[in-house]
Amino acid sequence: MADVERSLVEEHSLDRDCTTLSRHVLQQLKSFSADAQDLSALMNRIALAAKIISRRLSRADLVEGALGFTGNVNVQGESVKKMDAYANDVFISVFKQSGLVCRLASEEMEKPYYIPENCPIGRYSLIYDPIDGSSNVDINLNIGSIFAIRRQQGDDIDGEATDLLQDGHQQIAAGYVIYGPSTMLVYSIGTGVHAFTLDPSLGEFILSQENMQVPDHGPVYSVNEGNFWQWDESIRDYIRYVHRHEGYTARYSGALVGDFHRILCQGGVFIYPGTVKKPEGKLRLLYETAPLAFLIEQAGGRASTGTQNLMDVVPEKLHTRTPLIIGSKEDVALVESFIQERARESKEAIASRS
Ligand code: AFP
Repeated sequence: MADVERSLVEEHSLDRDCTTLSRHVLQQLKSFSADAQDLSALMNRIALAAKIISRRLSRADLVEGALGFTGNVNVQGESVKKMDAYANDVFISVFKQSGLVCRLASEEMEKPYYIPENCPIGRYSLIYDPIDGSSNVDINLNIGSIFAIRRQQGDDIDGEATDLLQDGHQQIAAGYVIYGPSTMLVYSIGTGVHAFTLDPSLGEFILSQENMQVPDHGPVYSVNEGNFWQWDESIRDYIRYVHRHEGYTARYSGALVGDFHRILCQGGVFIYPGTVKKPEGKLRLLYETAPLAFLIEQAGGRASTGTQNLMDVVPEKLHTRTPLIIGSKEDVALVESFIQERARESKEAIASRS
């Protein structure tokens, strides 16, 4: 076969059948109802936000004012990066005129952003972490955006968004975007987990992996071991266990989305436990842990706080944090077994003293 012919055949065989995100949502729901159309449109808007953020990130070092800090501190007490503020605003501007959402709640904003009355107001809430892993932004390493969609319940007349203070089962969709060597959008609407890769030449997210399943066990444990002496003894027990047994390897990128994506693809466990100073850990329930818990369950894995199924946790406030143990079923269960063992021992010690 001539070289030109061969390369044409290869090129053709590498092409996907070009399933776009909006088509995929409708296929998954097997419906053209108003709800299905809304969900498809919502995902399409999230994809648009992802493309805009991805475009800025891909040239960030060349664009004046794209990198570094704004000088402000967010509701979490963290210094805000310019990219955090930019990405937060991108989601707002993409959804403001869409008629799909009534409000957007983000890790970066103390209170949700309500769609103004002069704009069409929708029935859904978008909950998101615009840039996850912002310490990676200025050094050109992978970062992400995390999102969840919930249907508004009640009128929210007092503007406190208390209907968002419900467990993870109330999410009707969740996902993340990973800005890495390629930009990928991974989502679930409760019918499995599916990945789309951004083809920059088309400006479209194209289906690249359907029905992703996390292996029941994997070699990776992903945790910031710099906090070793800040943890509860049970987490140290687990780390000592993996140090002493063959077949484990550590990976930690400083961006939850990147570490989660590795585990989703290859198995293992990501842990962000509570520390002495912050027993509830660092990660936010509504914007980070609940959306990823929704995804991992859809992929056949598990998410836990160590003592409770993550999806069952009801937040006290919009910015509630939870410890997170997430990934392959068997690996999550192993971490939990160390927590249970220490809890049992301390119960027995208390009982023997009384
Ligand atoms: P930022 O987006 O504020 O940088 O936080 C990222 C993150 O919430 C999560 O993506 C990482 O897994 C985790 O923090 C890293 O935190 P440590 O630096 O404490 O390990």
